[in-house]
Amino acid sequence: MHDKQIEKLIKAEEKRQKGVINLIPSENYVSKDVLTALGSIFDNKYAEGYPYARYYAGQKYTDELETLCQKRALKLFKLKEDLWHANVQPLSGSPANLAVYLALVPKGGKIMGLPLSSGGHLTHGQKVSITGKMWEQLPINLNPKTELIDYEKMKEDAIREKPVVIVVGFTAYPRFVDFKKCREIADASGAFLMVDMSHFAGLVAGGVYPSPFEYADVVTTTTHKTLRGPRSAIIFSRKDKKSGDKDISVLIDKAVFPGLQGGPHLGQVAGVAVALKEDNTPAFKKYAKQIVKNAKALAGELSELGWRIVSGGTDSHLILVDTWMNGKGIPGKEAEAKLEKAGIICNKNTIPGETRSPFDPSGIRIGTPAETTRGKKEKDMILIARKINSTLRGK
Ligand code: DSN
Repeated sequence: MHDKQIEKLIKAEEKRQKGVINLIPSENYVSKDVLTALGSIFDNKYAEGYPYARYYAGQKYTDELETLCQKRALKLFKLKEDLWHANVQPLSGSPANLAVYLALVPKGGKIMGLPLSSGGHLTHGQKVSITGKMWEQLPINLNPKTELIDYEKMKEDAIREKPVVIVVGFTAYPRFVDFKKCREIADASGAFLMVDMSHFAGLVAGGVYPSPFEYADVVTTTTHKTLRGPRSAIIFSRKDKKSGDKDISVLIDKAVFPGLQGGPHLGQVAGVAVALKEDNTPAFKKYAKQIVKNAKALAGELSELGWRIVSGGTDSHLILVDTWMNGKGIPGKEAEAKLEKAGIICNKNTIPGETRSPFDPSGIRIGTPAETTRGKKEKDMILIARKINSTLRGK
């Protein structure tokens, strides 16, 4: 590289990444092929519009690329092309979710979703996000005892408040979501059911997390978490669903472009296409299985060592550890800092019924996708759990 300053930073970050145990459940390590496609000359091209309907000339290969990426997305999740549409242009998860609401929810309408403190995402209608300013969030509550979604209460609230969209998905909810029940609630309240599977999409692809496609009208996902692609997002929508007299997939396409974005980032689209092909292999299925086995082993050992695991365990790739334990342990912020010093990277996180603040919450969030990519197995997780324990207890 000619730019030595940037080259130095890239090398330093590479060294940092290689030198730590990465337990951030939303991060992963992409293949060289993904990086090559991401950094390819497709990045030079403007392609406003959609395949075969662009606003600039010179689209022979971009049209082919975007169409191939869409086909691979549908194929990975075994979706029929006549029933589902995939928009591969959203730049990341937040704009993808925003585009869906822009398409379907009138200004001031209600979005029902998990609040941050219950494991949801900012874009599920949180007040500090544009999604909570343009629309009103109706919270999905957890049962305080089980720390699981309270579907009965969710149904009651939805029928009474009539959200336009019910969004289910999470950044810090370690368990399976019952999509069938969510569908019933959406039908009972007249809402669209949207699933944000950003965190667990790779597990769905690998057959180790329930697929939302049988029940949802719209499914969004980022591509850089368990799917192990570049940073980007996909919106899947049912072609047979309407909002008023308009097809929702048409409305969503319009919301992405020209509603929210200009030209797609075609390097990203190329990288996503490569990742989606990698995800559709027996090796990836094995990887997805191992992610969950590793998470269960990590949660089990931490629990044995006396740490409270939110909801008592995990069904997925992520674990929420209550490090504070009502004053008997240490706050999440301190835990995160101590672990970083010891070479373990995670993030502080609120826990259900949080009594502290989001800046200094009661827990940490850990997960296994990145370390599983590096070949770690259950026995390694036991050692990592022990290191976490000794670091946090200062032993
Ligand atoms: N920041 C992502 C996560 O870590 O879960 C969600 O946007």
